[in-house]
Amino acid sequence: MKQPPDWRLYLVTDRGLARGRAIAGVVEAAVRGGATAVQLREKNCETREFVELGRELKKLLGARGVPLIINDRVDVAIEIGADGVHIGQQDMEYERARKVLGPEAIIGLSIETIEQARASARLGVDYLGVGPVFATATKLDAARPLGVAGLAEIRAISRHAIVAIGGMGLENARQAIEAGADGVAVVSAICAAEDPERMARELRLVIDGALSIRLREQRTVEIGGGQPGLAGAPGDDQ
Ligand code: TZP
Ligand code: MG
Repeated sequence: MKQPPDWRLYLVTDRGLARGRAIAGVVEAAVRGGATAVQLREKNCETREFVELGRELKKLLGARGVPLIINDRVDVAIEIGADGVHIGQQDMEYERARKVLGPEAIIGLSIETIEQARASARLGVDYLGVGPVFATATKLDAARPLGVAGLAEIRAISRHAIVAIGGMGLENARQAIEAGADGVAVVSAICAAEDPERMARELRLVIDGALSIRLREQRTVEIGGGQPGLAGAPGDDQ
């Protein structure tokens, strides 16, 4: 059985935002800072260069045990031995991608609406990229932001791991985790950061902090027989 990846801090690349730096250097710095997964997503890149970039990242990330996911291109994922693909609603259908890539591959799916989240319940995807949660200038054709309430609604109806994407950064990562996301995916927050390693480290602090509070609260609810607030509240002597 394949191990579920750690989605806490998912870096999605965009070299156009990287201040002229090579994207591999940004990725390496982000991983040093604590990025747990990386998606190669370069919308303005010819296939040959995309494959070369993918190979470079696979080498770098494989050595560090960080999964590399390829955006859209199942053929490129196979060619470079990537860990999986991320597909959008208009890309190759999930079933076909699974057939081509096999049971061990990680397959992620973009979800922009509640309806899409409902429809994804029957699919054996490994995670959902849910967003945009907040407004973003990075993806010009992005749907209307779901907001934290939309993210929470999707969490409530979905059995899959959820990564929140779109306008995510230090100021709102905690909100996404509180709404039930398993991790946060960022493009500009890290790619455009002056110091990507430091940004990744700070994001991880926020995300890990919010996740540990959520886990503690879940445990408290379980011990309290499913009723929040019954067990473990300070000063509660019932
Ligand atoms: N999918 C939904 S929003 C988005 C993608 C790829 C872009 C997110 O970019 P940023 O810079 O983290 O807002
Ligand atoms: Mg796509």
